[in-house]
Amino acid sequence: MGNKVMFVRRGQIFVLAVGICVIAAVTLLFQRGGAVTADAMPVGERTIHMVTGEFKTTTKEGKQIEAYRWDPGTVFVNKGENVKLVIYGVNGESHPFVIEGLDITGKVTKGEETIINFHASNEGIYRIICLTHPDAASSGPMIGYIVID
Ligand SMILES: [Cu+2]
Repeated sequence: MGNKVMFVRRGQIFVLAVGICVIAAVTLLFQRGGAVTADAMPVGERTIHMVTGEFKTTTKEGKQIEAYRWDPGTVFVNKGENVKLVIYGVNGESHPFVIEGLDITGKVTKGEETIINFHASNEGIYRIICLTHPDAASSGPMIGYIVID
């Protein structure tokens, strides 16, 4: 009799344990499903405008000095977004450029818009570097930063 009671209790514990496992598994699956749904949700397109700018002045000695810049120098996008980067050439005749890590090359010409479309697949900081003005010695540094977060 006592054994039988024990057996029933063990059975109940077993049923309870199985029930908890099933609930945990269903919860996990549901959460995972939710995450997948979130990732699969359509992400918007982000349009960002930049210009090519120039700092220019004359020193007391009458020497003209200048430096070219991307402006704004840093732009932010969310991971997963489709980005449309529109760069308007204001100062400087032309700025051939590369965007490191994104395999993008192009050129910005005065008075024209250069449009760059890319998908922000991976988080990171990607530099847009003008090949004519990459450092201080070449009237730069004309380096901008695209932050994917
Ligand atoms: Cu340049």
